[in-house]
Amino acid sequence: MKIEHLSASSTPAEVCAVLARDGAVVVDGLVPPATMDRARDELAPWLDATPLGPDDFTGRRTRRTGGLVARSTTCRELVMHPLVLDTTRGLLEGATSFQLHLTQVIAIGPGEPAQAIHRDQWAFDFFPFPRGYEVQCNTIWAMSDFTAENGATRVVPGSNRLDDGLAFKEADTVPAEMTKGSVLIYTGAVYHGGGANRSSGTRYGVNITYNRSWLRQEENQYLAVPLDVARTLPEDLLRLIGYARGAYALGYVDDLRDPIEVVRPDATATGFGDLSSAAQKALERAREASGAAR
Ligand SMILES: O=C(O)CCC(=O)C(=O)O
Ligand SMILES: [Fe+2]
Repeated sequence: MKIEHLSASSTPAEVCAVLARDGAVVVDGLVPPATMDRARDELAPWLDATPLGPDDFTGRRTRRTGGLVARSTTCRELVMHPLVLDTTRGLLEGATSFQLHLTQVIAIGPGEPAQAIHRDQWAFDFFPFPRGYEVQCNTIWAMSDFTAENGATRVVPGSNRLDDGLAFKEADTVPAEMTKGSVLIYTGAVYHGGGANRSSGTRYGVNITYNRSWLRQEENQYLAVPLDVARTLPEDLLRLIGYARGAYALGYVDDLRDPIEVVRPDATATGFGDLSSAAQKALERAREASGAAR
């Protein structure tokens, strides 16, 4: 059992193929280490000010610093990385649209025990999504090298295809060891958890996740990104954080207005037309699938 590593020149289809099989993959050196150093410098004031976790799951020796779209221009580049976005689109097959789910530096301090092994999609009130229907695509970018000793994320490869509600121990898992600038991409259904940090240094990972836009976002982007900052963001990022309709009509404003019009009156409204055709295609796919099952 191991976590497959792909090169930075891999295609989204190659990444998706490993995700479908294993539920997790590392893309080595997707950005230069200097990019991660820059992100860390930009975030330094907030990293230092973040309190330790309030419970065992978040980690009592772990600091979780969010609001990364507002706080770090380099993290915006990570959020918008083309390989990650195209992989997400492929993994969340059939989704008319998807959105940013959360952004968080996870700094696991020395002495932190291993986090309980879990599925990230349990965040949705433990709803038992159908096997193979992924609702979120997750990334953890290494902002320091990830080693088995310092708390590299532990994964149960292939567990995306197993039953819900299973319990795993650390011995059932493998560490996602990777160098700074590499990224672990994993699905909502794969069992995993933060590793125990048995080293004397802190493990820094940038957790950026995306989900189908009919689900609620874990990090509230409307409040985490102040409106005056949101107004300055490029239109595609602004839509990704939530200023867009999800699926066909979710989240419209008053008279069927596109939410982006409210914060950026100059931005072109996509109109219901585009989404309407995407929703129509999704409906056809669903009809074909139910026909095939009959
Ligand atoms: O920090 C990590 O390596 C993983 C953390 C995690 O899985 C979580 O908090 O949901
Ligand atoms: Fe997790």
